[in-house]
Amino acid sequence: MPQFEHTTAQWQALDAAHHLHPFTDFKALAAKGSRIITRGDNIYLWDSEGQRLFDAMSGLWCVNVGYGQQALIDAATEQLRTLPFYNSFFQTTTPPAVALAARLAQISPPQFSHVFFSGSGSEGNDTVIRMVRRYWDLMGQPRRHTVISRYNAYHGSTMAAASLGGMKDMHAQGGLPIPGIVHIDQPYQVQHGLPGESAEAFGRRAASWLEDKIREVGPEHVAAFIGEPVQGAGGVIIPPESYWPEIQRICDQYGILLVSDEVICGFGRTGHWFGCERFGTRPDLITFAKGVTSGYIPLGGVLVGDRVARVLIEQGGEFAHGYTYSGHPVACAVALANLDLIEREGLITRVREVTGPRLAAGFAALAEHPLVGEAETCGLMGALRLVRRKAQGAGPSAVAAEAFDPALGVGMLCRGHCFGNGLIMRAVGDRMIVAPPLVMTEAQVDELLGLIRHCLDLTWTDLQHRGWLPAS
Ligand code: PXG
Repeated sequence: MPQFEHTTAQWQALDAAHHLHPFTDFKALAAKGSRIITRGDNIYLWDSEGQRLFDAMSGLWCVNVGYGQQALIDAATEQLRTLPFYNSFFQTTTPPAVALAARLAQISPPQFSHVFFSGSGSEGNDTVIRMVRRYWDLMGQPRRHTVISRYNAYHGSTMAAASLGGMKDMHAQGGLPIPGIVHIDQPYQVQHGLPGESAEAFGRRAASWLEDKIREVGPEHVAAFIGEPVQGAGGVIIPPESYWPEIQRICDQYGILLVSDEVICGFGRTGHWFGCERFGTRPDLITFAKGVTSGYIPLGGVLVGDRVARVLIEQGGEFAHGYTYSGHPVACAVALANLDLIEREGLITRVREVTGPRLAAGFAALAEHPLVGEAETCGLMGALRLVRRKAQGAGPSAVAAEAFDPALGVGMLCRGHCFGNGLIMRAVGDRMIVAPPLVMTEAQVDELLGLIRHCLDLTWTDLQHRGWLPAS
């Protein structure tokens, strides 16, 4: 297409002149120039200079079936031809929206029969807040409006979703959080663990912070608790196995709704359709987006459990909430084709039984690297923590790993080596994270592990030259 035929320099100049990117220091990027991604196939991307990149982040945690899947392209094309848009307001809807709602009810845990569609994960979480407050109003407990979330959680970037999220730098811009949202600490043992504490004990202690917060706010004010099964954007924080069952117990004890934000964990990422199935919770609401269409087209929403749906439907009246693109027919048609593909190719079983365990074994080997403090995976998500000095010994005399000074930006330095060597791996502080497409083969898992090791070696040499590593 002629309008896309420019040199890299021309794209960069146009980009700097006209395009404000999300979560970006505009001035710094304009000075440096963006990287222009022009094409994708399977798990690889190409930039405007022709460099091939291994996309170990699935776009932005979403391209789960990889690039170039003809079935999704055909589904979109056909639906665009038949009916590119109609809404689900005013007592109308479209076949793809209905079919997808029924399909989601079929693949989700048994308590879910209904879905409310949005255009994104952020909008889905705005819907969550509106819906849980509406639920408690209808239940005759209108004071139950507070939602408890966690620091370092990411739930999106609208005013409400960013408030639910626990990113303090986001709160600092725009006077957030909005009223009625409070936070507890995340279950990250590196940050909050006590010396000698087992993971199991830490998980239970981290869950107890929810109970403390409920008591502080007053149970009669608390509507819901929301959490990602594994915190994605926060750095792939995988909670101890004891954490979620204890959270479930506390929610049950106080009658509080449990919301599982599955925007990243949903649709196979953890080796199950939903992360709540991996961690053994029974949420009342599930937020989804990203993987539902493998990112080919925007779509999000909320799965509404029977406890909430029954009240909204039977006692309801109008729920005054919705989006132009709720149930967009093209997005829903693509989602159906995507779910078909996930099922047909057995991708979730493959993650659980083949590629996930292979990635886990490879990460366990990478944990021996001199730069790596801990390495963890959950399905096809993984994190390596970069440390200045590894932990020594075990038991009471153990010496904890020594972190780098955050001001050095060692994660970003490592990320630079990855990009330079054809690997897209994210840095969240000192945590290097991956979430590769679920279609990857065993050979591609090995390719990824080899690339990561090479980039860690390059980072280690670089740090040594800078004099940022210990002398011995
Ligand atoms: N919930 C979770 C758990 C997410 O990861 C959202 C909600 C919001 O979805 P939308 O579709 O509104 O973006 C997300 C999005 C990162 C990164 O840096 C992660 C996300 C988005 C952008 C960047 O890892 N996750």
